[in-house]
Amino acid sequence: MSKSAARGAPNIMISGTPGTGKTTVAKELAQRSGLNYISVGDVAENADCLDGYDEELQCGILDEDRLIDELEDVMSQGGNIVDYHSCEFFPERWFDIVFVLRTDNSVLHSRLTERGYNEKKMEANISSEIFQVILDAARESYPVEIVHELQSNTADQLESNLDRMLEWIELWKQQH
Ligand code: DAT
Repeated sequence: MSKSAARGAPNIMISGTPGTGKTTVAKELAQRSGLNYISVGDVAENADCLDGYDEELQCGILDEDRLIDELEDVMSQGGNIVDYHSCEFFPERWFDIVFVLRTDNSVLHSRLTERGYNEKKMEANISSEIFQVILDAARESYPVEIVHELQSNTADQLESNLDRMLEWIELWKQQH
């Protein structure tokens, strides 16, 4: 049996640089599709999957192996929307599709300024977006045909991304 056939509903990865709109689209998609939303950041905190703190970037350091163990059961059941700013360390078998959100630098800069990011953190994230680090990592870690790049600058793009995701979920259900 294929990895997808074993699941009753698809698992969707939504990745992208911080500020590109992952949480916004993932939560809305969960509401509209009825799939389960998983915030990796929240799981990491609540299930004690953080291993120290990065002072420079002001964020917890993720214990990836512990997080994977924590999520294995729920992911094997399917029907999850997972949102995280990197995606290459998750088991490839978990996901049926990977969306990578992209945002223009000036828009991203304003969103991260609003969030109060320090200069170091701002610089790291803006340059990651310029060099499409997350998109390249996704393409290297998953079959290229399941990795989709989506623009996420405007409310219209948010809506069309949601429509596209919902259409894909419907198609998946018809085919499985
Ligand atoms: P992330 O989870 O990737 O860090 P977010 O969902 O918290 O990003 O969004 C960051 C901010 O940008 C938040 O104020 C909502 C806004 N936003 C997200 N997607 C957008 C879009 N497509 N158009 C306009 N604003 C958007």
